[in-house]
Amino acid sequence: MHVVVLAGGIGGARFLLGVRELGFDVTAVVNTGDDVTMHGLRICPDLDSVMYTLGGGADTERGWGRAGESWVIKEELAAYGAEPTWFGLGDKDVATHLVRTRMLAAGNPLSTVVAALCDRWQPGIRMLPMSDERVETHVVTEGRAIHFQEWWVRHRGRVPAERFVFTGAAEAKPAAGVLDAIASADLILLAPSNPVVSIAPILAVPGIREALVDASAPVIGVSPIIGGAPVRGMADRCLATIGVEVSAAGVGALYGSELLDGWLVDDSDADTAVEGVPVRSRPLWMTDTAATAGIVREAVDLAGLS
Ligand code: FO1
Repeated sequence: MHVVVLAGGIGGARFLLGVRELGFDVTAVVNTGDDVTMHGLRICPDLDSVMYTLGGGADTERGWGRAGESWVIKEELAAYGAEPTWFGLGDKDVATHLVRTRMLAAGNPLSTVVAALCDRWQPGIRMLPMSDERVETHVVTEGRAIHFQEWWVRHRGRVPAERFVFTGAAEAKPAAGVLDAIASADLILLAPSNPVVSIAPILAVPGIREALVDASAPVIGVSPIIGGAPVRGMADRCLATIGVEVSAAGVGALYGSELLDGWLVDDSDADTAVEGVPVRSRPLWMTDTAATAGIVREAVDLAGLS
């Protein structure tokens, strides 16, 4: 069975561990809206979180970057006063960014670069960026737009976000392989990633949402909100910014019946109703890979495919 998963960073990566566990042929379409250039290096946080996590090299405590990291380059950059000092690049992680930046500068599309990096990490799934073109999430705050990373890492999301803008999305195309993967899928899953800054940028690439709506495969979403709070991260602040209730029902309605054929929520949200969408509840805490695989099994069942 071919399963396509739309995913953001660490939440998406943990979810993918459970999907992979079930032995499916998996294609992950990963958000690149968080991507940024710092110190001349192209950094793709969500792609790297998925690649490192599935490749066994992630720092699972910190939630981003490499396990067993050292920070000499960061300290040396700071000694030069080289900005931005608020964004930490670990020594091992820098090697990934160097290889990627060099390959991109040589004219390779991002999807080719991802495949080359995965030759080392062997994630056991096919990873695709949502687009080979540059799309960046910007946050409009106090009347000016800043990069998502500046809002989240530098300001810790504490400056009020007025809206999110996916710069470049309107002109972008789905990356090589994305539309074919969706068309050939038996099941499509929306990982419990941030709906506003992880899943929405993917859906904003012209052609992807349309392909999901037209797909013969059922689309099942897994709620990132449990009992009115995000499993982790800043989804609550992001949802409030776009005027959506921070609840499983709010996110389900945001995706809506045009996209969703099923919505999986936590038992604590068992009373959730989404117009036109079958809703099922079960424990949604991704405590380990076995628990996550159980969530995926339920999604398969909700899709009528078990
Ligand atoms: N998150 C932080 O909170 N502080 C950092 O200094 C930081 C550096 C960083 C470097 C590379 C990378 O791939 C991710 C990094 N992150 C950092 C995580 C990242 O900013 C966000 O958590 C994700 O973009 C949200 O999915």
